Amino acid sequence: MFRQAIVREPGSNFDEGLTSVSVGIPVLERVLGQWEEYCAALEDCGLFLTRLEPDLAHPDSTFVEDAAVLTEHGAMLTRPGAASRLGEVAAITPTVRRFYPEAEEIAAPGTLDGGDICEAGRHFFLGLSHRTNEEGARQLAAHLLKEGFSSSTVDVRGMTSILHLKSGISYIGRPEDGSAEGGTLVVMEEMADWPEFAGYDLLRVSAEESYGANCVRVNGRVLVVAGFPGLTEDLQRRGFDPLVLEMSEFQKMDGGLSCLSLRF
Ligand code: CIR
Repeated sequence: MFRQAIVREPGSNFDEGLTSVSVGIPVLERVLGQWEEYCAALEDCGLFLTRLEPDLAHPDSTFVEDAAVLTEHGAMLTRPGAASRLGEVAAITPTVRRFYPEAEEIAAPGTLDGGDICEAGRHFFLGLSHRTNEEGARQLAAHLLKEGFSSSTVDVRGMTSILHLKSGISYIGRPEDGSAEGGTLVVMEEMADWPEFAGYDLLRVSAEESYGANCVRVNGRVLVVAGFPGLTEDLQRRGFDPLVLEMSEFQKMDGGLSCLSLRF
């Protein structure tokens, strides 16, 4: 059960952030509209939001998920793998420490983006990507172990279609209990047969809908990106309650639903 979330309003220079896709330039008015709807959806799911001011020094800073990993027991401030995003951590630290005074920090030479970290009940998948390195994953694994969580790495460095592990997989638990062990893992087709995910109920996302694989379980609902009817229907058929959100402007900057908030 989540009660709170931290979000940061996109800045007027949002379009100056990093991106690897060429699906157009985000339109600020739409960015802000979609962000407001996202915030309203979290509130509808029962979360109290801490809304941070835009941070113009860091155009990607609305993707707050990358700057910290929060669990029910503790927090790890990250060390993002992209140089332009390193400063986002200092900017969000006072807010994270307000809720988690003992928050730890990933230390150099470790790098880690929260988008690579997928919680699946008492187990965490730690993505090794072009942003998260082995040392970053090792430090987080040690921290999680102290909190009673197991973890394993998943190497996505060979994949060109995704930025982070969670661009390709999401854990949504069971319809009646989002944190239940061995529940449903939403996985893009390209990764669905990977041995790492055996043992979960897999909901395979077709290649045409692969951007939809980044969905988010928030209490009784599953946030899902608009425009992917196959995925939305699959979720409903399995007893989940999808809450559909427009994400076109964030997709243009390689962002997904999960990266827009830190939920705890
Ligand atoms: C970046 O390339 O870092 C940002 N433009 C997008 C980050 C998206 N974060 C995420 O999926 N967790």
